[in-house]
Amino acid sequence: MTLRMFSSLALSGLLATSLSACQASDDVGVEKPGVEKLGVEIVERHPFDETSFTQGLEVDENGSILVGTGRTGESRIYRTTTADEQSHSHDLDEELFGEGITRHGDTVWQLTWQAGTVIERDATTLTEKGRASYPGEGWGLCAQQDRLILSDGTDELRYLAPEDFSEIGRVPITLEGEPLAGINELECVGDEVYANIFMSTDIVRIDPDSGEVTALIDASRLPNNGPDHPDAVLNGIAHLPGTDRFYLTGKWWPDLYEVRFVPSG
Ligand SMILES: [Ca+2]
Repeated sequence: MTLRMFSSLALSGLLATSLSACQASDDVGVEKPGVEKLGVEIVERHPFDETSFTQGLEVDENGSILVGTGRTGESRIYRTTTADEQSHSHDLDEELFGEGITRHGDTVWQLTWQAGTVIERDATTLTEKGRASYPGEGWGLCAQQDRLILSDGTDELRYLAPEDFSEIGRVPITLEGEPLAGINELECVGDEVYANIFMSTDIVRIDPDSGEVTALIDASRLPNNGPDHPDAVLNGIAHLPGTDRFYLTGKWWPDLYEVRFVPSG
């Protein structure tokens, strides 16, 4: 999110603890189960709409890319390609600040930040077909087989019923036993959830049943060619189905990076 401060200092501390723990085990040659440490390998760079304050990113069934954007008076949803050929663009109401998006069946859901409103859209045309309500804020969203998963900037993930967006559960997210706040844009891949962490270049892989972080991905090597603005941060993660690749972008970034997550060090 843009306006709420998240303590990246706290996360840095947790990462430092985690890394030094890895270092220590490496030094003595002891294999220790724990949080996997990954980096990104850039496979390709694609052009992206630099006017998009990207808040949600997902690859649709036909290979096109769904993008949801934020800021009041500027929010929209659209479909695009790796050549930045856009279609099915719909503006949100002036007062709404768009957030995460995801497709489940014939519906694309689009969160809004603080309005407590989720917009239900036709998955092909992206036209609005209804709305539902939820408490609190909406940040990231992704879809598993029988549930939707929502982040709200805290250290919790919520589970929602895809039929009516009603809440069916919550789980606290922890990194090596400590709460991890600032969970932002989400991507469901099989039974796992990836999330980028607000105001950082870190991505985490989460076991959504236990809430434990199972991998830390350092995406700091991605060039940030966005404007010189504190909000122009990494945001947006989408898996390319059937591959080991992901798209990553950021708010007002002119680039869509196609990457792999690879062991670092
Ligand atoms: Ca996503």
